[in-house]
Amino acid sequence: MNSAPFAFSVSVIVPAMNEAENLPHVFATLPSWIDEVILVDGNSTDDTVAVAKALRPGLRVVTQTRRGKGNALTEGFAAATGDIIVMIDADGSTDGREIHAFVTALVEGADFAKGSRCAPGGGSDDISPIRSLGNTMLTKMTNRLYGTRYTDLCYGYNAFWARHLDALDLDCDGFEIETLMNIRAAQAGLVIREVPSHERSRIHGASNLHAVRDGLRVLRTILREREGRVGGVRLHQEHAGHATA
Ligand SMILES: Nc1nc2c(ncn2[C@@H]2O[C@H](COP(=O)(O)OP(=O)(O)O)[C@@H](O)[C@H]2O)c(=O)[nH]1
Ligand SMILES: [Mg+2]
Repeated sequence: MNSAPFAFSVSVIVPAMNEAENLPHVFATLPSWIDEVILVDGNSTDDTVAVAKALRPGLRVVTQTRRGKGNALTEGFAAATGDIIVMIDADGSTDGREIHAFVTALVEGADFAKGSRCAPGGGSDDISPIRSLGNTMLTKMTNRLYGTRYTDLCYGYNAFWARHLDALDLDCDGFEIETLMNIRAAQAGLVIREVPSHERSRIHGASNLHAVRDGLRVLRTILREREGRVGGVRLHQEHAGHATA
């Protein structure tokens, strides 16, 4: 019997570089009704791929062709077959049980469901003070330049209809991928809804992100994308937890 709560197929994309110890925790949170899980391996030197396959026999594995989280996600998205694409991390910081809220936002009318640790009901156990400060400044800058009302720019938990992949037109390699998605979604006039999300601490290992190096990549992306901006930006944004009756 099919107990899926939604009439649409859902693909979950998981970029992973040396996350063998964390994958058991991550996969344990994935709802049973997910149609497809794609692990995008970043040339891991540990047992990431073997552990992932053992945990999920139907798992699809994509080996990324370049380096970086952005390249991994872009290639994972291209391989997805679901109506809806969800991106989560492999380090235990994003909780698969929240996927229901992201998909609900899409089914209720959003084109792009954007996770936010700063929306009412969200939070983070993982973000450092320096990253929090940088993220706040970069979020404000993006809102000012693009007319958006985002509360959290650099967060890796998002979902969208696969039919919008062309509009997002992703072409970056690094951690600036989330920023690029958020800007291009707004520029394409997609209906964007923020979904409050609680980011937990990475369970094992250390972050691959370097606040200054990757913060500068995000900054360059924000400034560069403005040159390609055409016409006005249409943004419909509301918080999933605050739907009006
Ligand atoms: N495939 C792949 N995954 C990556 C790469 N860099 C980071 N990731 C994954 O992206 C997710 C977020 O990375 P993480 O290092 O935790 O960065 P942070 O969450 O921003 O501190 C994790 O699942 C990582 O394993 C990469 O170059 N390739
Ligand atoms: Mg992390």
